Amino acid sequence: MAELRRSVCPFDCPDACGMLVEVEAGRAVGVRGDPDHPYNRGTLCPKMAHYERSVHSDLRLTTPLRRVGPKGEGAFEPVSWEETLDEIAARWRDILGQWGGEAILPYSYAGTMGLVQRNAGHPFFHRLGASRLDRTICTPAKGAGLAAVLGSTPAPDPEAVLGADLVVLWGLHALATNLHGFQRVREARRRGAKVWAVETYRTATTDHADHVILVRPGTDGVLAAGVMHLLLEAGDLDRIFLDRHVLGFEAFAREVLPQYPPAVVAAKTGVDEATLRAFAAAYGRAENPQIQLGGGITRYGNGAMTTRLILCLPALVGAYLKPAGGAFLGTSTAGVFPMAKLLREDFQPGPTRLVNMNRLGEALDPAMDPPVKALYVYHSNPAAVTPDQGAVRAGLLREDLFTVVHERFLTDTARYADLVLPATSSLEHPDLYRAYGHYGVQKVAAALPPQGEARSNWRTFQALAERMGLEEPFFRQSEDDLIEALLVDPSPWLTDPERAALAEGRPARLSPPALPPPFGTPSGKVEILNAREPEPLPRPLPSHAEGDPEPLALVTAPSLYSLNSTFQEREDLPARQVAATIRLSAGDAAARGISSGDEVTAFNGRGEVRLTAEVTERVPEGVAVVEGVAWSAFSKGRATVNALTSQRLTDRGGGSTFYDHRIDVRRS
Ligand SMILES: Nc1nc2c(c(=O)[nH]1)N[C@H]1C(S)=C(S)[C@@H](COP(=O)(O)OP(=O)(O)OC[C@H]3O[C@@H](n4cnc5c(=O)[nH]c(N)nc54)[C@H](O)[C@@H]3O)O[C@H]1N2
Ligand SMILES: Nc1nc2c(c(=O)[nH]1)N[C@H]1C(S)=C(S)[C@@H](COP(=O)(O)OP(=O)(O)OC[C@H]3O[C@@H](n4cnc5c(=O)[nH]c(N)nc54)[C@H](O)[C@@H]3O)O[C@H]1N2
Ligand SMILES: [Mo]
Repeated sequence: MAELRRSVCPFDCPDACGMLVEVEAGRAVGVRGDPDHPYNRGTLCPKMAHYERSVHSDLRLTTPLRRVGPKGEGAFEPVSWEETLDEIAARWRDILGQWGGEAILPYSYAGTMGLVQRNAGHPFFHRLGASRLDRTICTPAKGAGLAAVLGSTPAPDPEAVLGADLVVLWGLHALATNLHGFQRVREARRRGAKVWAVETYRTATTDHADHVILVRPGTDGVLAAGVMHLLLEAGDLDRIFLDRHVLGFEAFAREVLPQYPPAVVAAKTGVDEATLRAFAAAYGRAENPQIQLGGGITRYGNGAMTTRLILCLPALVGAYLKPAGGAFLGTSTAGVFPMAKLLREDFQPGPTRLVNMNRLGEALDPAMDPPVKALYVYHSNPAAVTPDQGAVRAGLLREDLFTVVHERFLTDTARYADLVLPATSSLEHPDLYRAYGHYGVQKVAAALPPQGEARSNWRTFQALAERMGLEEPFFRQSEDDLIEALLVDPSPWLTDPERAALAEGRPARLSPPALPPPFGTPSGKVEILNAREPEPLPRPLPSHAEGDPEPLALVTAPSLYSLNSTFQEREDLPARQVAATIRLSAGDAAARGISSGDEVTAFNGRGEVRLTAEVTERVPEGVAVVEGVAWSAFSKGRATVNALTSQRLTDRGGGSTFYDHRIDVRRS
């Protein structure tokens, strides 16, 4: 008889679904959605429906490995943990002695979202005085744009959309990236709401929208300004809200909006005037509109500014104080747990160099002072997911770089390692999870023993701390001690019954504190005008790619069947085929003599990637789409999609610009 254990999906997704794991003789034989979980209510996405196949995959690493062939080739032999830890400690001691702490660089992101395992390396690397990593690969530009307009205003409840009469999915492939949020949008639609999607191509999400607006990549700021121009012209404004709760509308209306009449906007965005007018009219007349803003628009050189412009829309119609809350960009619950207890900034001997993770290629340049001599990668796959892959892999090939990778699988990055350490899956270690798409939190115990000799992130750092002679008692705590330390102070976000649920490992719900005055900005108002920004008034900026010479905009979007490079281990999902495909419009394909199924090369000044073409009417002319991030092992050539992306950053926040590139394509 299988026993049921509660768990949470550990992956980097807003949903943080509750799961029940069926365990038999130390193995997971199945998983299903936890019916008692208030957000996902018993359902899981297609990726997680058979998570046990990832956990017990034949490709799992079960022992430490030492490289026996050239870097990148994947030839390894098994070694013991003891030998491996000794070797790491000896190499690091040498490097520390000769080059100092900054010659060591940790690289991690979001292989697991559990608070303890995700942050397990911070105290250790702080203590060594290592270089620090600025973890900006995802959507810091969205955060910066949001902060500029709304400050720390709490997000609406994810259920608020149920009352909306108009929903705009703006740069959000919710069916893939926020499935359970999307269930609420579909419920709102059943109750009569009209759904508009603003996208660069037709996705499985846009198939569920009433209206689809296809915009030229990177021009959404112009689109938003054009809509506001029309709202102003039609007088579809909430004057009372603007007077009481908004800073800078008059200046914005006088200085910025007049420059964006429909003809200008249509020419720039590719959205025809009739569609633009219909969108503005529908938005202006809605009683209770909600914009759901995805990461799509923010991975551009103008990402923060575009976010600011879109967030001005609800201010013009007074939607922020209506029941649907005007805009939803995920929940922000960073203050809930006392993370300083875990991160231990105080262990740092002094300030050290900060390396932007999008510029790993540059950081691994041997000319850096001091050069990075040791790289320690955990729960991330930079050889695949990090932009400017050519530069990243050139760095990883350096013979004088000592690379250790802690992983569940022999990923592209692990192939370049000198030593590989086997990692537990989320079913094999405890943790505390906090969602970013809803207000759920949950404490999770291990459901299974570690597979093979796998160790969790925390246990690995504990062993490394011991080998490096770090004497702080902090490093001798167990994972459960760390979880309890986060839970000991009663958070004002938790009511007593929810605290009890959390302590027992049941799903618990946070209650965001109410903030008077309504907006968490210094002025207490929605700040269209923000004098603390380099551009006090929002006005559309060009994207980086506007200056690129190639003809096609490359959108490297999320896939339904993978999560960045995770799930490539799964043969039963179409993740590998999807990531090996480039979608082109009929016109662009014909102009290049390309048909569906042809082997093609996508290229620009940075790299070349071999892919299979799919010609489709779902992609407009001038756009090329690659969904998901492949592993080289399942690709035609070694280079994958990020060989085409660059180390250019967003306007604010130091973010990645994954969608802001141009390419050309030829038959291989
Ligand atoms: N299935 C699946 N789920 C995921 C992920 C995944 O890879 N796969 N990734 C996870 C991660 S790490 C994150 S950060 C989150 C969010 O993941 P994100 O990558 O932020 O995805 P979305 O927010 O859905 O937004 C992406 C959508 O924006 C569109 N887009 C691109 N450029 C533009 C533009 O210029 N204008 C407009 N209007 N649209 C544009 C793309 O076509 C795409 O459909 O999802 C998480 N969940
Ligand atoms: N072209 C393109 N590139 C992108 C994006 C895009 O849209 N387009 N999206 C970007 C975004 S939004 C993000 S957030 C980044 C994500 O970048 P990453 O966080 O690097 O994401 P993954 O590809 O999911 O790789 C995570 C790795 O962690 C491993 N792992 C899982 N659990 C554990 C654990 O407990 N311990 C250890 N040691 N390892 C574990 C998994 O096996 C997996 O290989 O990718 C970015 N890259
Ligand atoms: Mo992300």
